[in-house]
Amino acid sequence: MDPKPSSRRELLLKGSALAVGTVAAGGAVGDIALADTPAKALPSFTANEAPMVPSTDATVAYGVRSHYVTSKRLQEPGRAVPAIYTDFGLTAHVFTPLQDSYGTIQASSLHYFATTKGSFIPDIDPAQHTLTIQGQVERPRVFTMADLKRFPSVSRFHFIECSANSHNASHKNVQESHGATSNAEWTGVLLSTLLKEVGVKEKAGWFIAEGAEEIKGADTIPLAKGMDDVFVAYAMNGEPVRPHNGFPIRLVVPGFEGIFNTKWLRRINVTDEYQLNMDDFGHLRKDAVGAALGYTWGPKSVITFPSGSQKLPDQGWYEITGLAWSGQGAVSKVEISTDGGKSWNLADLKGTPQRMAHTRFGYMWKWEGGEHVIMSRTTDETGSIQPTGQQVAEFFKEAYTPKYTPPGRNNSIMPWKIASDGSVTNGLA
Ligand SMILES: Nc1nc2c(c(=O)[nH]1)N[C@H]1C(S)=C(S)[C@@H](COP(=O)(O)O)O[C@H]1N2
Ligand SMILES: [Mo]
Repeated sequence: MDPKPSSRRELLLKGSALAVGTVAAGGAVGDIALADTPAKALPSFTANEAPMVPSTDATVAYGVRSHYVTSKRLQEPGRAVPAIYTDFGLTAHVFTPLQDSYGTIQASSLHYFATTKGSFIPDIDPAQHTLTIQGQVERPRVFTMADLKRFPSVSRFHFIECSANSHNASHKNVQESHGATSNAEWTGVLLSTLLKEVGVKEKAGWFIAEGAEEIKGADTIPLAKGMDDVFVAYAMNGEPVRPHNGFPIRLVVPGFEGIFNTKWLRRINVTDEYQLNMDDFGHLRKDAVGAALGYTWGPKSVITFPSGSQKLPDQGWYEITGLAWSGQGAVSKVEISTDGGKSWNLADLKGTPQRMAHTRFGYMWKWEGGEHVIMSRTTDETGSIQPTGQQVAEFFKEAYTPKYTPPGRNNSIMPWKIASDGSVTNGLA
């Protein structure tokens, strides 16, 4: 049964009834009873005697979150932190706490980050930093940060997702299974604007973006993508890009695997031929066709509530919510199953889905106890539908087990299991 839209009115009715205290605990209006918990007596309000948040330079000048809010990024499960580098290791994959996220933007302080191509987070002085564009161009040029900011800017919402974001039966929660993707509002200058400045030669077909710290190799990207929607970002969520995410400039390559979004960008070399790519596992892809297969994320989604390690406190109504995205364009539809994929219901999309960006979805569901396997499935604007793990394995002609990790980007459906006591665990386990 789809509880929308009449139930929405009932929810509102129920809410206002509760506010004036006329509905008995557990009472129902229509077929929806949100109040499965006892109604509380109305408090009496006096002058605020709560302890105060100290107004120091630290809390006022830049701001702090409440000390009651403690969610944090975590090192990828199963990876040891090499002692040599205290900032999460030589190759860092640091996952964002998606289980605590709201809306579509990750706070910059919680945006996942990955260093695969280098070994440290460079501390770059923006006044000294430049971007060089050279190679198959008419007028090679060195741009300062000030130069870049004189061009017309774009501000766009995009997700970045590492190929290490590959869920399997071993993950306890959504941070471990899906925490290597985040969504932010990025501001910068289109690469096409800069390429027009330098004049691309006719035989050019590719470009290679290089970060300041890179020791393991850059990536070759088709020039057509560079002329389309790639941009050089200097800001993230309304302030300069953070050091871990590429300060002072990074490339944003919408929809492509994370590794192409070169951080600490210092050089773009326009070439007439494909050179090579490295993936997150250190493999070099020497041929252009193989590389092309590795570029774009397909449609993907995950339920963030209720998800692994969480617990439904009581029977009753809940909003099943999560994130959906696609590297191929905007999300057009998200469906939810509460019976292990036998039947599917349309979820609400919150706001207007942006292209190659996370979209929040929600679906009101009454848990009446019992065991359930819940899952979400995205369709994007190209008509691609998020596959099951089984389908991904078939595509790669490999055997499927719940521990299966595909050779490419894993965009398969993620099941969560709700036990009869309300506790939630990995549905692949
Ligand atoms: N220069 C440079 N750029 C880089 C990397 C790197 O190690 N060095 N890591 C890449 C990888 S593997 C990913 S998944 C994304 C992660 O972007 P984020 O750290 O902002 O989340 O950055 C990419 N850009
Ligand atoms: Mo990555």
